[in-house]
Amino acid sequence: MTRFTPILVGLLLIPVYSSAKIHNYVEEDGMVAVEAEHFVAQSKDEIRRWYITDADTLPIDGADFDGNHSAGASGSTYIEILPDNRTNHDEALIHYTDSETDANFAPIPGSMGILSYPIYFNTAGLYVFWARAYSTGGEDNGLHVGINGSWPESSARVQLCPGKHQWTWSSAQRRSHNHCGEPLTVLVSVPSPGMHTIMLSMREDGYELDKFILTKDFSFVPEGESIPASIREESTIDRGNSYTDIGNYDFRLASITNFFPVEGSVPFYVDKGNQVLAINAAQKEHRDAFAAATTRFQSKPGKYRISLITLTETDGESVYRVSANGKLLGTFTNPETTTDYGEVVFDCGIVELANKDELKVEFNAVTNGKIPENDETAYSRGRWRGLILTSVD
Ligand SMILES: [Ca+2]
Ligand SMILES: [Ca+2]
Ligand SMILES: [Ca+2]
Ligand SMILES: [Ca+2]
Repeated sequence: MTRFTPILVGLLLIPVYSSAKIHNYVEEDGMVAVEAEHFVAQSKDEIRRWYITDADTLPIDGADFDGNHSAGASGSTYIEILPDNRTNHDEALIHYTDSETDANFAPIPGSMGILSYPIYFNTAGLYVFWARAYSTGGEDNGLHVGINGSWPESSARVQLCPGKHQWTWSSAQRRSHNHCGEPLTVLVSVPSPGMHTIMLSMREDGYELDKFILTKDFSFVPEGESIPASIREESTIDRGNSYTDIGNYDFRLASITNFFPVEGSVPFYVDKGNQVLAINAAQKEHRDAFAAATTRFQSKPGKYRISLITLTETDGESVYRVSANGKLLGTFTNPETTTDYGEVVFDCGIVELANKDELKVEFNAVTNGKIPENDETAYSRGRWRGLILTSVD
């Protein structure tokens, strides 16, 4: 049963001309603090989706009943998973299943609203997880934590009980005999020094998260905004250009934040330096086959001219296919170049889009035989930066 039909108006679309920031998180001295709004990817978001919220964020009609809590949030920004249609104990609890289209509860970690946070860990071992969350009622207070695509029982069901109506830190795991849990019971094991992806997923819709901390110090208790975000360096895009050749457009769907993997296709990764999706062509099985990424259009329905932005690569002319709702709009091949990472704009034509329509981009890694590398030739990585949409209504 759906009580309302939320109209999600463009909140996930990056504002025109915003500069892309790159956050490189690193754990030092057994501690790392991460702004929740700095996730690099979101998946399983068809039913509920995390929205980045600050003071300027417009409310989504009928989706969020407890308002904007950016005042008091670290960085004045947080995330909330919406729509929230179970705001109190008397409203229906709808469990996630493969066929349920309006689930508001995900007891199994990793089933809805998955976020990824790549972090460089200097220190392996056991960490306690602290969440800074905001809850206004008896519900909207549960979250799951995972690492590298797995969802250990030790970090499931982060629960926030005391400290309602304010930003509050919790490290308590909900357990059957103690629903509020005890502090220091949400534990994440980091297997080795190096890059690992900390993952979050929804347990209850309407959950609001400002920041999280992983610490090896079990006597540490965060207060207020606590320690600053553990960002080693922050920079804007300095290679290639960013959509500069097209000055007049309405929406930009960035590949690295708006698009998510299609199961079964060739895997891809986020090339942070270039702010693009790319295929790791060092792995031979990833070459000469298409990776696929999709997004849902979430803005004003209407007619749009769609353009695909790719980057040139000297070692191969990658091929790109763009489709809307399964219909192929065009197949494009990058031009030969002597310069890496210059933007190329391909016109995909005019398309009528309704809310939640699917847009898909496929891309491949190929070699043109020109750049020797070891005893073979180098491959392109299918780099692309996003789609831009220009209203033609
Ligand atoms: Ca809210
Ligand atoms: Ca809820
Ligand atoms: Ca809420
Ligand atoms: Ca924050």
